[in-house]
Amino acid sequence: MMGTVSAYIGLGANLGDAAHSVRIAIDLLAQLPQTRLSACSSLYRTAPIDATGDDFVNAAVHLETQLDAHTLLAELQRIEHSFGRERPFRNAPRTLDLDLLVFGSDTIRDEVLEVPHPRMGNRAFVLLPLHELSPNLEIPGLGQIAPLLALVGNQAIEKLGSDR
Ligand code: PH2
Ligand code: MG
Ligand code: MG
Repeated sequence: MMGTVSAYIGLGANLGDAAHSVRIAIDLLAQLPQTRLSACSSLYRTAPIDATGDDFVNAAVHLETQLDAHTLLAELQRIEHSFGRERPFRNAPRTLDLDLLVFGSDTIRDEVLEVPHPRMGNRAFVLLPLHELSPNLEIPGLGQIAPLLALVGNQAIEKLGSDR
């Protein structure tokens, strides 16, 4: 389809029923306007990285969207807000975090949006779900996932036993 971009979203939660929140959020992402959810990863339990609180539940989804990156970001923030997301301090425990990881081959660096996500290349909780979705994905500026994954093998991550 003309003007359709392949976008990847990272989901994370470590407050409340995190697995439930991530599953509901995936359903909401599937309902975004002008967007198709083409795949979602398994859910993973992960140890906090540069963050406090409980273990996280993380996942990633692949969207085909006709929204522009900033409109998609606004939709992600609207969904985070609907989960009661509060930001008392940086990387505080959260009911739901939705990060725009990759937006086609675009590199965007402005006041509100940084894509590819600036820290995704050294986080197993992003790279492993992404690799499950698209093992050959080329991340703009970073390249293939597999060599990046090899460098984060020390980060605790465990696939959750369920259908996603
Ligand atoms: N998100 C962060 C910081 N640290 N650690 C894990 N395991 N999972 C996350 O989603 C996460 C994190 C900032 O958004
Ligand atoms: Mg995040
Ligand atoms: Mg975020």
